Formats: sequence, C-alpha cells, structure tokens
Amino acid sequence: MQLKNAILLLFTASSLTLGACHNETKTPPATPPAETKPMVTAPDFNADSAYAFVKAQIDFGPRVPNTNAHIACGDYLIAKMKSWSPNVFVQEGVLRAFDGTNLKFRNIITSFNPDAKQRVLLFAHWDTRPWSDQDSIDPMKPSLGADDGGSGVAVLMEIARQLSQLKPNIGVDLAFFDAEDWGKEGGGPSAEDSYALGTQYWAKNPHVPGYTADYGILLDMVGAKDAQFRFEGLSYERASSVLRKVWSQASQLGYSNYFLNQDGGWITDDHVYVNAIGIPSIDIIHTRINERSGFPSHWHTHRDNLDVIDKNTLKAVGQTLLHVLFQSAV
Ligand code: AHN
Ligand code: ZN
Repeated sequence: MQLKNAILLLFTASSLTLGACHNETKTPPATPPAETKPMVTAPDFNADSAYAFVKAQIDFGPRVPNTNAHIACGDYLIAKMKSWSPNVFVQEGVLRAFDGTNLKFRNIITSFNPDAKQRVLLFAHWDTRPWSDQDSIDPMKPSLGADDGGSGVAVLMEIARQLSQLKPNIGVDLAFFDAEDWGKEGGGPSAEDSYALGTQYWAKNPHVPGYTADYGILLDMVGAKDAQFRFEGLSYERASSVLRKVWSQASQLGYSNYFLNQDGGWITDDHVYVNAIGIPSIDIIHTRINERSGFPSHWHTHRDNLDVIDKNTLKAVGQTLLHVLFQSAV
C-alpha cells in the first residue's frame, strides 16, 4: 500500500513537470540549433473517423463466431487493414469454447515498420458475445457490441489509418483478436481461461516466430460516454511503467476525467495471455465501481449499441495512444 502511494506520488509529480514542457514545444524557433533533435508531433486522432469505424462494424450486426456477420466483418477488417499496411497477418482455425462449441476464428494482425526492433503491440477483440446475459430481456440473444468489441477495434483502425500516412520510427503491431467473449459467466474455476481464446492461441502461435514487443496495450470498452479507466490489477503488477506512461500522457492532454488514478480491481482479459509470454501489457477497460458487475451498465446487455458511443471518449483514448506512440518514436 505504501509502495503504491509512493509510486502514485512520483507519477503525479512527473506528469506535472512534463505537462509544463509540453506547451513550450508547440511553436519551435524558426531556426532551431543544429544539435536539436527534430520534434516528433503526434497526428490528430480523428474521432469522426473512429466513430464511423464503430458504425461500420455495428452495421454487420453482432459479430458472433460461426455467423455470416462475423465472416463478413472479418473480411471487412482485413480489407481495411490491407489498405493501410502491406503487412497483414491472418491466423485462422477452430477453437473449442467452454460449452463445447467449435468456434471458427480469425486473428488479424497488422504491422507497421515490421523490421524495427523497438515495438509496441496494441490489441482489442473484434468478436462479440453470443448472449446478453446481463440483460433481463432476451438474455440469450446477442447484443451489437458497439462498445464491447466495436470501440477498441475502431480506435485501432483510426490509428492504422494515421500510421499509414505518418510513419513513426518505432514498430507498431495492431492485433484484432477473435473469440474473446464466448466465455463462461460468473467466474470460478470452470470459467478460468474460457475467455480470450483467440489471444491464447496467438500467445502459443505468434504471427511471427519468436515475436516480442517492448510493451502491450489492450483496449476493451473504450467508447462509451463518460467512460472511466482505472489501474487494473495485473496491469499494475506487471506493467506499472506502461500504466504510468499512458496515464501521464492522458493527463497532459487534459483527459484525467477518463483516466482516473484509482484502483480498478483484477480483470481476466486478453492482456493476461500477452503478459504470460513476457510482454508487459496493460488493459484500458471501462470499469464502474457502483455497478455490481464492476462494468458499465450496458455491458453484456442489448443497450450496448451505437447510442452509448461518444466521440469524445474515442478521441481521449485515441489521441493519448497516438501521443504515446509518437513519443516513444523520438
Ligand atoms: C470477464 O468477464 C471474466 N472478463 C471480462 C472480459 C471481457 C468480456 N471484456 C469484455 N467482455
Ligand atoms: Zn464482453
């Protein structure tokens, strides 16, 4: 507890210092001294574009494995990513869900600057849950997964579009993992490892043999109005420097109303399996402390549709990530 507080204090102090520097760099002198490093400016994250990418996924309907909508949306995502990078890897196969269903899956991984040694992995799941089991109405029917599935992928698509135009010096890999959300509700030993099947497959069979990255960032439910992101337990334990980097960047950009300096509890999610292969990874996930589930009230309900999506949230997350990527590139 004491250690945590110390780290928190340190991080607040450093973000204030960096914040002061940030504004001064906006207008460089007309003739910078020769020894000055060129400034790397992050591009503007376009939230209208990201919103359109949420809607495009939603328009296919729920992206539940073994459905036509899932196939069609997968094809769409592959085509879009290929339009922005020549390095798109598609892994496909069949995975056995906890209930015995065989899920046809595709993991879609897009690389920028594939030969760079310094790499960052950004990831999200693109499938949606086959049930709306947190809803009292029609719990056996799927929801549209606008936030849960759609939002993370949309933010990464907009980042891909930006990276295709303005290349950073570092390598960036964007992974859309499949078969995340066909997991057992309620936790317990039988729910263990029932989520994130696509990521578990990738961790055992990386798209490039021996693949590694300096760190990873998972986006999960990053599109709802007034979203709140907290320090998730495993992220704090395994990748506290990444949490610090991201939260401090968000704070410099004025997004501290989304990125809270609070404990967020432990969440089983795709980042568990990426951490397990030695890539320190955080989970940017919307949590709600006043909800019994710990997640926003639309989570796993039919209310997870386009109505909950807010461009301001997409902007806060996307702009923060672009700054993190372009700062790492200096
Ligand atoms: C569990 O529900 C065990 N983990 C949250 C993973 C998840 C599902 N994220 C979005 N949907
Ligand atoms: Zn879910």
